Amino acid sequence: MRVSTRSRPTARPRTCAACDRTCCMSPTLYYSPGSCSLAPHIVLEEIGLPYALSLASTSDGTTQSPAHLRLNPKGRVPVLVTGASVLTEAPAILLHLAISNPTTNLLPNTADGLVRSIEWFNWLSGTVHAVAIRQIWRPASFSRDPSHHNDIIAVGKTNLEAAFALIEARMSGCTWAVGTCYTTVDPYLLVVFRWGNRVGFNMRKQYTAWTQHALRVLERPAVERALEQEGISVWE
Ligand SMILES: N[C@@H](CCC(=O)N[C@@H](CS)C(=O)NCC(=O)O)C(=O)O
Repeated sequence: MRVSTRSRPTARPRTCAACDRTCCMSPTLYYSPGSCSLAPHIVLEEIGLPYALSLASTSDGTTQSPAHLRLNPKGRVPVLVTGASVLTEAPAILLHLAISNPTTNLLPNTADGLVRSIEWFNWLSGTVHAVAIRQIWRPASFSRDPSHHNDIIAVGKTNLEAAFALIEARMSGCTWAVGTCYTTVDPYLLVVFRWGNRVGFNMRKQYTAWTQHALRVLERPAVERALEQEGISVWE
């Protein structure tokens, strides 16, 4: 499915990696509802320039289809295609969008702020997503033996609780994740907050400072639009 969310601008034609034809230079985000691609989707809405969404569902196997693997041999979303450029990895896409749209102020304006963003991104995409969340939702990635899967899921939940305790401590007394302004780390944290609810944690009760942060992020019209376009809620 290809959803054009805005009218396309007039731009210099190039050969496009998304459709293999000559087309304009608006970016296309390959996404799956509620996955980590939600963060770049929110940021594209924040930026407000034309872009397209292309559905590559993680639940029906589309991310492992030959067409998607040609685009991203890692078999994952998000993928951001801009003309001939194909960019993968949520943190790289988020930084790319913030750097290439400086007037949106989505990038911290100090060297320390930038380093702190990378600290968040590395830990959230590595320890939290690629280990704890994957242990819970994809235990078969860790063992071929189904009799091990319940134990892997249980370890994943313990890992996730430890990570969430750190996030709660970091967010206590903080309005935003980095410095004093909203940056691309904040919608990424919202994605992980939503996953907490879906894993079955009582996020409102257990993580009150993080919940206040999530509510602040949810106040942003760009966030509301992205959630509506993906047909999802943060709470379920
Ligand atoms: N390190 C990658 C991880 C991307 C990732 O695991 N994406 C998931 C959705 S949240 C996915 O595409 N899963 C499909 C699959 O495992 O088949 C990133 O940060 O972008």
